[in-house]
Amino acid sequence: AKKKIGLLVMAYGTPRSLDDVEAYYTHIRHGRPPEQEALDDLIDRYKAIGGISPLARITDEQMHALETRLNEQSVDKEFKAYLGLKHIDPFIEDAVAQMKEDGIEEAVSIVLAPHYSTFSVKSYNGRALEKAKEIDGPTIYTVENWYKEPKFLQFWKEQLEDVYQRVSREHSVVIFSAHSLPEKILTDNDPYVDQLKETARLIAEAAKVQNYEIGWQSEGNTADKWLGPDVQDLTRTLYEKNGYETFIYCPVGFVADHLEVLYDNDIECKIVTDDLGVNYERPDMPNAHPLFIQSLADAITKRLKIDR
Ligand code: FEC
Repeated sequence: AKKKIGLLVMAYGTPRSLDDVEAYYTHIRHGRPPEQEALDDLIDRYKAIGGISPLARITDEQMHALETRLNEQSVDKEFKAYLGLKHIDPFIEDAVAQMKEDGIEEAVSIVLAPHYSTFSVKSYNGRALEKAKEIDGPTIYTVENWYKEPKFLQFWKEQLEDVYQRVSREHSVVIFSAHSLPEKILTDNDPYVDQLKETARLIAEAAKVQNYEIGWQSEGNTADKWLGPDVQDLTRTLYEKNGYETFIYCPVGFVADHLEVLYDNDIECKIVTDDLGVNYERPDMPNAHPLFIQSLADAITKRLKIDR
């Protein structure tokens, strides 16, 4: 029989309805309830993208597609997927407990975010490992990053090549971005910034991008100083400096259509490009695209070859 392997797929999570927003936001804020004004502001942003984020549906699709792909290609293992979310149920800990209940002894975990940071991948994997230790649960092999997976880079290369069918390379600029983080991560030798830069360089080379920049987006509502430049400010600066006709936003630190892309790029950046009278382009996100799913399957297959 094939060896059963738990496939722990971890993602950010999103409120299922507007009624869930307060609890979700409180969890993101480490248990501190948001001020009414901040809560209303967040609810308004969800309303602006159609009332609720498509993220929950897309995360499910990604997970099922990944499980299917891994099972199609494996001769000796049977993968069983478990969803573990950071900020809403089913939480990461629930998924680990469920694996144990199902008799899973070995598991591999992957976070649906390409770059490693203490704020993201480390905290997801840390929670999973801690829970496993606490309940004497499965051994979990963690994937720490997968931004250099060839098929992931190829996905974005192809997206850009599509855009360049319509848009001049010379008169456009690509803004590669990821979620901003408090600048204090830099003091811990966090690789996050370098990993985004490398992602941008590799995609730009592959797609023969003439002009590109790195930007940060979706920064939190806290007193910290956050990594910049912010993508909106960057758009203005680049326009003033170089007069580009088209701005192509590639939020490569994210993998799905969700609030941070549908609002922060498609509404907020678009306000700026409209104001400047230039074109806005935002290629489709990976979602459950076969190339993207294959890149995750490849990262997992490689990880399982190391320890097992
Ligand atoms: O519902 C949706 O469609 C949106 C989902 C969503 C994703 C996402 C990804 C990342 N975040 C990261 C870090 C932070 C830090 C703070 C923070 C705050 C928020 C808020 C919402 C939110 N994030 Fe998020 N993030 C998503 C949603 N995030 C809502 C709260 C309102 C706001 O500030 O805008 C600041 C927390 C604090 O106050 O201390 C830090 C990182 C990612 C990308 C990696 C990943 O997906 O895990 C990093 C999707």
